[in-house]
Amino acid sequence: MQQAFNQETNRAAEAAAAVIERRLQISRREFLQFCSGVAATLGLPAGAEAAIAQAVEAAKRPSVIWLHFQECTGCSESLLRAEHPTLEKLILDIISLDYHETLMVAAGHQAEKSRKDAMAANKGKYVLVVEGAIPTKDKGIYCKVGGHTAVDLVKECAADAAAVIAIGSCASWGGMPSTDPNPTGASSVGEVLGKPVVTIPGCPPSPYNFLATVVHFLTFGKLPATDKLGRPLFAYSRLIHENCERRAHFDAGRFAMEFGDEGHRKGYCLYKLGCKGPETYANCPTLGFGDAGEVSWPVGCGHPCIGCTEKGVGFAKPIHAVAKMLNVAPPLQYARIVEEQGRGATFASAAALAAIAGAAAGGAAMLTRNLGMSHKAEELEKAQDKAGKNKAEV
Ligand code: FSX
Ligand code: SF4
Ligand code: F3S
Repeated sequence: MQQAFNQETNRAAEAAAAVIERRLQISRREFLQFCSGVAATLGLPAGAEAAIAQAVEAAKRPSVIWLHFQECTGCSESLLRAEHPTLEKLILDIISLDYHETLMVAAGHQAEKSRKDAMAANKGKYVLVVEGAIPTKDKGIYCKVGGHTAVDLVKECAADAAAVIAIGSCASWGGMPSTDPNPTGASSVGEVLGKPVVTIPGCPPSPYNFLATVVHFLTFGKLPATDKLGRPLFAYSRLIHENCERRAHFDAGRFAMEFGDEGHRKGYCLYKLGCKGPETYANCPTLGFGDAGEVSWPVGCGHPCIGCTEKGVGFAKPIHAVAKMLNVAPPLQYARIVEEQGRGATFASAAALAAIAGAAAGGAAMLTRNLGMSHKAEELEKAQDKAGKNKAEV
């Protein structure tokens, strides 16, 4: 029966891929890879790529109104990378980008008209995407488009939107423009609208997190589940430190102490250079960033994470200040000690909990010890070990 189901879903996905192949002139293989990638990003079970393929092929493209305020346009840049025509084609096929100030051909009154027309034609159905923070000081005069303040524009456009997505850290929580002393009163979309919205923070955010959010909306007719900051759980439920490829070095106390020193060249942990991975929630280490391959994320390239997705960390804490350790959970690659099943505490689960608490306390002790070490300390320890061994042999 499972086999028949698999054959049926494969057939459906193949049929959808054939349509896309003709429509976008990209290969079926590329399209199916894209659907599997989005399904994996969303953490959906095997077979979900067929539902995604069908939704992308059949769905009426949702009208998207994209507003720009205080920002650098890096969010749009990362999404529409010229080096990756497949991604760009797919995005423009999945959504109908009816208003986007930096991409649209129209200007002036024509541009204003296309925004109004798209909003009227798709009333209650369009998706509003906001890029950039919104200045609220002095009646919002520090950012105006077409004579309207950003505050007025976002309120006007959100009123009849089916969903509001704040893309990038600026729109999600203020980002760089809100850095102290925040002279323009740069605020988030949620603060200005006075209600929670879906946020995709990052400066810029991973394009796949945005794309997967839109595909979720198309496939299931609703936005994905989020945390209390509006961040989709599929992307922002784990600390970077939990999935980092340098985590083994952290656990062993091997740290880069300066850019270019031996520890840095050996790929050691960047904690002592100010890496904010231990207090930043995002899927950068598992997803990579952009399309250049697995090392294409800050830590993979040898730069500490600056916590760009995290309010109160990115653009708030000094870059070289060491991160706050939020927990001492083992990395996700390690086998779990206990699986959570059912409800209520049994004797066994209480015992397991006690064991975990003990392990955490032990972990904290190791952590304290290791954080005091560096590459030099490690070398010294090795030398002492060797000296001790030699002595014992004499
Ligand atoms: Fe820039 Fe977007 Fe940073 Fe902000 O990304 S990459 S300043 S999050 O709004 O354009
Ligand atoms: Fe990776 Fe940074 Fe954690 Fe080190 S501190 S393991 S570099 S996330
Ligand atoms: Fe930003 Fe850190 Fe990821 S700086 S891109 S959250 S690794």
